[in-house]
Amino acid sequence: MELEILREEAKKKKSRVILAVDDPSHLNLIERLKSLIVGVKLGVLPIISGKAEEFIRRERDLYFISDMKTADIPDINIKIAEKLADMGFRGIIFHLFPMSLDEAVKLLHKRDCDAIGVAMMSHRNAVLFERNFDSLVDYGMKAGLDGFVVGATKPDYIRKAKEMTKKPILSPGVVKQGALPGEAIKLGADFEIVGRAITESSDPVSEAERIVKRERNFI
Ligand code: BMP
Repeated sequence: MELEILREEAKKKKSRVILAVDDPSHLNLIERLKSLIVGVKLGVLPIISGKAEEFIRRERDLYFISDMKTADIPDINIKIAEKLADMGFRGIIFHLFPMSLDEAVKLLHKRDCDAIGVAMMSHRNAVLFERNFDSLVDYGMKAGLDGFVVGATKPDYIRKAKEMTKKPILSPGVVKQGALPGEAIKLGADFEIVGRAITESSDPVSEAERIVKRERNFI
């Protein structure tokens, strides 16, 4: 599916922002931000808060991504994927290093969901990702992934991931982790994942507008 719904939404809204919600108390911001964002990525805490399904149901037009960064054996990945699809998530993020995703990807595709793999993390100490980047991406391609997460703070890897995969690239690390809004898009990423810069701002809507405006220079 290659995140087709997200790509359509991005064209319509002229935005490439996926809102990262990691604190359940920020779920309420989604409503106010929905015209500026193309999707919402929920972290572990909002997912286990028991409130996620209510927000997914309420905001039917938004594409929700689960970010539990699942890294389990094949049988358990399948069970987790099934449950997250039941909850209404349309994109599920997995770690690639266990090389255990083939069956979960097939199941998600049957459920019209996208499978997304972490190819390069945004923090400075992600050296094991640097050493194994090609293998992670190769495995993700073989498993039939629809998209890859590559830190916005790692410009060379964004270019390389796009070249190697031609798949949608989702880049976290914007503003709070040092990347400028739009920078990842300029390098070939398709979406920028933005969390605290917006959710912890005293004026989340204005901050989202500022980020989207900067992105528009590169789309
Ligand atoms: P923030 O914009 O507040 O830094 O949030 C970034 C989001 O992207 C968080 O939800 C984090 O879990 C996620 N993320 C990341 O920052 N770097 C990665 O390499 C992979 C991630 O999923």
